[in-house]
Amino acid sequence: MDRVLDELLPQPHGRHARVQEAMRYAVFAGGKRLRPFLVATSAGLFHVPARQALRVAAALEAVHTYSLVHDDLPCMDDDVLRRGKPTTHVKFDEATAVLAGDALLTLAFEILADEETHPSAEVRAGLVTGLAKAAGSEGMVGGQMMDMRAPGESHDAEDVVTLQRMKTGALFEFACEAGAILGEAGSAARDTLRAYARDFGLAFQITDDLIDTLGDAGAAGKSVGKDKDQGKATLVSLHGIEGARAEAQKLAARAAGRLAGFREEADLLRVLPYRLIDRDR
Ligand code: GRG
Repeated sequence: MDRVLDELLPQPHGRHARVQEAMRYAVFAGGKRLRPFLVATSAGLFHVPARQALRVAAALEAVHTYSLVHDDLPCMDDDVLRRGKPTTHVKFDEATAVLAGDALLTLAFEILADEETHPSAEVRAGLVTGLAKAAGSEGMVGGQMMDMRAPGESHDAEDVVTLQRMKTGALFEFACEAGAILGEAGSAARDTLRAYARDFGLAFQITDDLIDTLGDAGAAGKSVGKDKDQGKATLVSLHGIEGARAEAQKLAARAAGRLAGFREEADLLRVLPYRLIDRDR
């Protein structure tokens, strides 16, 4: 994945090199590459060539990284630590971090629209539309908006699930569906993978909230305890620690069960939710 990202990210050059250095700094700061893993694994179910899957995975990781760079800005979450390193605006400056995020977002669509990603224009258009919807105001950006308004506003469990499905779940849904789009699979397979990703995404988010509540910043590679400090409702604050753990277990099992129609080629996807609810970063 990192080889393909290195190839697709511009090499810093000219008088605008600083923004390209910041893009590379943010992308190569050492994320888990979870969304790329989901794209590659779901694409594997449909025997999609690895090169095509990795290009889509790189586009998605670029969007994910942009969201982290912007989320860390002083006007949003105001964070100094991400992926165990100083955040992009701390390492560079705020204007550069905004521009690096913008450039990562637009680069993603340049990658998807390129013929090298898939020979069929219809497939490329499907990928562009899918990622745009997942990242936009009905997806990640909309969820972030709800989250920005959260302090002082009361959110019940249903609101929290909606917020999280939009803010973090939408990119996971695209990650899993992207394999089926690339493989030109039918709507049943696409729906199955989206349903898997919905359960998976929520289990992932509950674990992220547990890490924020119980975790250690050193292991997590980011600041912890922020949700409580900001008075944000999460499924952990609403259901308690044990209740949230039980919910994550239930969702992981349901996600794995969604893949009953696939054979052993889906085993990695089946074990992944259990591994993720056991993580500390
Ligand atoms: C600024 C438009 C905009 C959106 C920001 C995703 C997001 C929306 C903010 C990130 C804040 C956050 C901590 C969300 C919780 C879940 C999450 C996305 C965690 C980070 O994802 P990982 O754990 O990160 O996959 P790595 O660094 O491993 O890639």
